[in-house]
Order: sequence, then C-alpha cells, then structure tokens
Amino acid sequence: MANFETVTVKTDLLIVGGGMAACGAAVEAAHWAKKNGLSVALVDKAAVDRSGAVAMGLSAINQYVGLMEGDNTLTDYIRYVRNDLMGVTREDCVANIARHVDGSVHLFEKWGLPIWKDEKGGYVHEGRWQLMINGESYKVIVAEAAKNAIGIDNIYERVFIVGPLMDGDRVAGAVGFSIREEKFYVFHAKAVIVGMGGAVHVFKPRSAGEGLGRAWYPPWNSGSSAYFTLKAGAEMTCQEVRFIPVRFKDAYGPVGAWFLLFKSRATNGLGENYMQTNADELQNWLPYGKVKPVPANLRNWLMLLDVMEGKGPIFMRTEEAIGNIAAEFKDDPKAYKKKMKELESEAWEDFLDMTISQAILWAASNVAPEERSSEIAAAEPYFIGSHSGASGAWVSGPSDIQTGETKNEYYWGYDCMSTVNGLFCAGDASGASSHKFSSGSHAEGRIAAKFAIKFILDNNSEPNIGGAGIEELKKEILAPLDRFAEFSKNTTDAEINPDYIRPKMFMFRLQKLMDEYAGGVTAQFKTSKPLLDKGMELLDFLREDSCKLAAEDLHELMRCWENIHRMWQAEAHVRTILFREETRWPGYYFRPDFPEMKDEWKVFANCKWHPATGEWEMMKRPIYQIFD
Ligand code: SFD
Ligand code: AMP
Repeated sequence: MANFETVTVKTDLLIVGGGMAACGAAVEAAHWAKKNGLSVALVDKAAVDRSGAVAMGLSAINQYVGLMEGDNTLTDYIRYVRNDLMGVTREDCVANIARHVDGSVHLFEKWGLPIWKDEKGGYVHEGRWQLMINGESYKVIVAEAAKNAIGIDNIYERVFIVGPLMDGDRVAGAVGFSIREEKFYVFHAKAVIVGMGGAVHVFKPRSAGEGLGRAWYPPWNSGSSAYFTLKAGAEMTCQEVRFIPVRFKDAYGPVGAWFLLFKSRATNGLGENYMQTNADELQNWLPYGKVKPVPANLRNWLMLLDVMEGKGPIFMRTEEAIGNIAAEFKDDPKAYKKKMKELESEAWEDFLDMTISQAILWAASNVAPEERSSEIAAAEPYFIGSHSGASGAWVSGPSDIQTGETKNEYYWGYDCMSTVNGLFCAGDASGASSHKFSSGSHAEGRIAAKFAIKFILDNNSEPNIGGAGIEELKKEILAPLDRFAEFSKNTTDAEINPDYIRPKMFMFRLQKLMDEYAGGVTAQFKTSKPLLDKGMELLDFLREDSCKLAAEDLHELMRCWENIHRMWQAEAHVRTILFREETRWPGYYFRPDFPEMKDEWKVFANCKWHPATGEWEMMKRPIYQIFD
C-alpha cells in the first residue's frame, strides 16, 4: 500500500474550501473564536489567493441590495429571486443573506477592492442589483483578509478534501491528501463548514481537445461540496436546478455587462430579436412569464427556440450597443471619439477582469466590438447554487425570518446548518438560495461561521473518531495509486489496461452519458423518463468501475477523486430530474414527457443518501411565501 505519512490536525472549527464563502467564514469565525478561545482551520485544494470561481477576478459584484441607501427593500430582492427561479426558493435563506450582503461589499471596499464610482461618489450600477468593479485582484483581496484573520499557520493549501469523518449523526471532521507531498490528512473538528463550490465537467462541455479546460465554471470545482454533504447523510435540495449560462461562444465571456450596462440586444442569424419574436411563448409560463426581468431560464428558452429551428447563429450586437451610447456625442467629434475610446476600453476590461481567454479570442479573431457582433451560445449545464441555479444542501434558515408554519420546516436551531449536526454549508454548497453570487456567498459564509461557533459552544465535546476506520479510509482513498503500481506494466501503453481506468477516460464516460441522457448540449437540453432510466443504468455501471480507477501520481489521484465527486453529483441530478414530473425551468432543461409547469409540483424536490443502507430517498418539501 502507498506508504503515506498520516498527519492529524485537531481544531474546533474546520472550514473546507477556500473560496468566497470560506473566506467569509474565516473572517467571521476568527472574531467569535478569539472571544471564546476556540481554534479555526481552513483547507483548500489550491492556493486561497487564486482559488475557486473568482480566481481570475470578476468584473461585477452581482448582489448588492443597497438597503442603507434606501434603493431597494428586502422584499424587492426576494421577489426578484423568487421570480427568477420560477417560484422555487427558500425566502428565509435569501433574506438572511440579502440583509448581510451589503456589509460584505463594504468590507471588500475597505480591504482595497476598487468599485466604480459616479461623479457624485455613488456606486456605478451595472443593473439594479449589480455593481461594476475593477476586479482582477478581487480574490487576492478577499483571501488576504481571511488569511490575516485566522493566521497563515491555520491554513492548509493544496490539500484535497475527499470526504467527511462522522461520529454517529454528527460530523467529526474530514479526510484528504496533499497534492504535493505523500501525506494523508485527518482533520478532527467539532463543526465543519463546507465551501467547496459547485461542479463543472459533469456534462460534456462544448470545448474539445486542448480547449477542454475552457468551460464557464472553473475546472477545479468538481462537486466536492455535494459529495461531502451527501456522504455525511445530509438532505439535499434542488439537485435538478442546474444552471445554463448564455455566454460569448467558445471562450465563455460574461454577457451581464452587455445586456445591462451597454443595453445590448441579441439577435438571431436573420437579424430578429428573439425576445420580441418569441415573446408569445412567455404566456405558457405564467405567472413567471410576465415578470421583469424575464427569468434567466426563460431568456435562454426564447433563444433556444430559434436555435432549435436552425435560426442561428445568435449574436450579441456589440457594435449597435456601443453605437447607440456614443450617438449622444455625434455632434461633437472630439467628445464622440473620447466616448468611443472609453466604451472600447470598458468592453475589453469586462473580459480582462474575469475571462481573459475571451479577450484573447477577440484579439485572435480580429474582433473589434465597436465594429462587429460576437456570437453567444448556451453553455453546458453546471451546478452552482450561488448563481442562477439552486443545487445544494438543505439548510436551516434564521429563527427570526419564519412564520409559525415555516418554523417547523425551515428552522432547526443554527442558520446554515444542514440536516447533519455540526455540518454547515455556504455559497454553492447550500441550496435553494440562488442569486447570492460572490458577495452573497461571502455573507453566507459569515453567517455560517457565526452559527458554527455557537454550535460548538453548545456542543463542546470532542467527537469520537474510530481509529480503525481511519486506516480503512486511507487505504480506500490511496487505492488508485496502488492499482496503477500493480498493473501498469502489464500493457505496453499505460493508458490502456484491462485492470484499470484512468480518470480522464472515466470523466469522458460520465460526460457522454450525462450529455446524451440527462439533457446536455447534444440533446438540446431535453430529457425524459426513458432517457433518464437508461442514464441511471449507465451510471450504475460507471459506479461499479469507479473501484477500478488508477492514478500514476498525486495529481492523478486528485483527478480520480474529483471524478468520483462528479459522479455523485450526477446521480443526485438524474434522480431528481426523474422525480420532478414537470418542466419548470425550460431553458435549463425541458422534459417532452412532462412539457408543462404544474401547481402540484410547486415544491422543493429533495433527496438524501442514507449512509447506513446506501439507499436514496426522494422527498417533497413545501414552498412557503414569506414576503409579499
Ligand atoms: O457575472 C476544494 N460569479 C459571479 N459573481 C459575482 O458577484 N460577480 C460576477 O461577475 C460573477 N460572474 C461569475 C461567477 C462565477 C463564475 C464561475 C464565473 C463568473 C465564470 C459567481 C461567484 O463566483 C460565486 O457565486 C462564488 O464564487 C461562490 O462562492 P463559493 O465559495 O461557493 O465557491 P468558490 O468561490 O468557487 O470556492 C470554492 C473553493 O473550494 C475549493 N475546493 N478545497 C478542498 N478540497 C476539495 N475537494 C475542493 N474542491 C473545491 C476551491 O479551491 C475553492 O477554494 S458572472 O459572469 O456570473
Ligand atoms: P451574467 O454575466 O449573465 O452572469 O449576468 C450578471 C448579472 O446580470 C446576473 O445577476 C444576471 O442575472 C444579470 N443579467 C444578465 N443578463 C440579464 C438580462 N438580459 N436581463 C436581466 N438581468 C440580466
């Protein structure tokens, strides 16, 4: 067996992940832990400075409610999120985040993040809820505050977390391995906050060959949050609510600034604006078809209707939008030239701040946005509960935003705690509280940390971790290395071997079956019971073969476990799409066997994997409207 040193770390609170939610958690936890003499540790598979979705930076802060400025009320925000998710949202959780999010944004500014200002010193809004930033170094700034708060000695970087440690029905820590040294890590903790993001590459991406890593969602978030919480026995929610972002084609550049700030239109290959020509379709999805803004999935759907009719390509009319803004200065050639330069630079910065490859693609394909439109397209599905998807763990809401009715269903003592004692979730890891984005994930991390510390103070005993179980786990986690060492010499090409499968091939198998059977790009985001049943059969075979994964080195060992995590995310997804017998989010997925939205399905579709039996349970949970 691979001879790795076992490193044991004991801490009171363990934060797994080092992204926006985890950094928020670190800052808040440090404050309360210091007051109470408790310890906090954070583990990231990468380096916190540039890890997670914000690694490359961002060009906007997508959640800013403006409560202090009096721009909006909490109810305004809840209504927006409720409508965007076709009625499926936990209003208590969304409100809890929304009332704290502006505080996170003010902290970012204090820590040095440049937020655009207008001539009066107010924030420049991209849209009603979004602020423009110079965000290339966003993550570095947020990480620095987190590192200063809990201290560099308590941060474990380049340690990949595989799964939870349990003490009965209470979480007791986590296990993982270093991706740089031959070390197996065992973290003992009294509470754990999961902030390991969502998942990409579960579905086949549009990108192929050497472009494979170019997806919208960061390739290094691989479903670890879903795996961790499922394996701990936590109830999950909205596992069917994947996110399909419309993006600039092939390099996945963001569209928000174009639609909202530059007020651009998108048109089909015939020059028609599908939001107008297909507007009648919105009547089929009432009441959400008539709200403003049109929900993200319905915007996608109107576009996809044209694509399915062969009316592509779809173009973002950048030249028209820039021309319209500059037209105001037409009578003054000098001012016009200056404005055009300014707009050109803003257009490029939008990509350079967060999706550098899109700027490279523009340069490589001679695109001048002020002269020529660029193609946009619907990307492959992703799991990102913090954006316009909703997948994640089912967590307790706050005590003070409940009604008599909701308290029984939505509240069990500690904000952001999953149904497993001591296991907290934030950001992409928690479900049914969409539209938190970077700032809301940070705010939710802060909330989770405050309540995780409270949980520890209320349950301040060392969890019991069975020693024998640890050796078993170590053996199982490192097994792909042993398998490669044992069998790789049996064939002339180490890639091809009857005794094992390498993680990349395993990932291709997963992606192909999800793409074809669970409504990926190739299937035009459509699926049905017969397709999903077949997909489940193929997933069963894949699960059998997961015991044959082999790794040549530490990096590949990480790839093996990333793909096991993806496979679990995939299974939760397929089971939940199958369970929900309606189409609620056309544009994210469409079920021709149940093509309509139904009142009886205005519920949360939740699922749970039972650790004791290995059985999956599917259940409905009620949706309560708390705000007007
Ligand atoms: O506009 C393990 N998001 C945007 N939010 C904004 O506010 N503004 C924008 O401009 C945004 N844009 C955007 C966004 C996302 C993406 C992918 C793109 C563009 C291309 C959304 C936010 O980024 C998102 O809401 C938050 O980042 C979510 O925070 P969090 O903490 O849930 O996830 P994370 O930041 O990705 O961090 C995950 C961490 O987990 C680590 N990790 N660590 C140990 N072991 C494992 N097994 C692990 N697996 C993962 C990661 O390394 C990372 O530290 S716009 O285009 O939409
Ligand atoms: P995106 O770049 O698509 O991630 O969008 C950034 C932000 O703008 C998110 O809050 C989106 O919901 C919002 N957004 C993008 N496009 C539109 C649109 N056409 N109408 C309203 N909101 C939009």
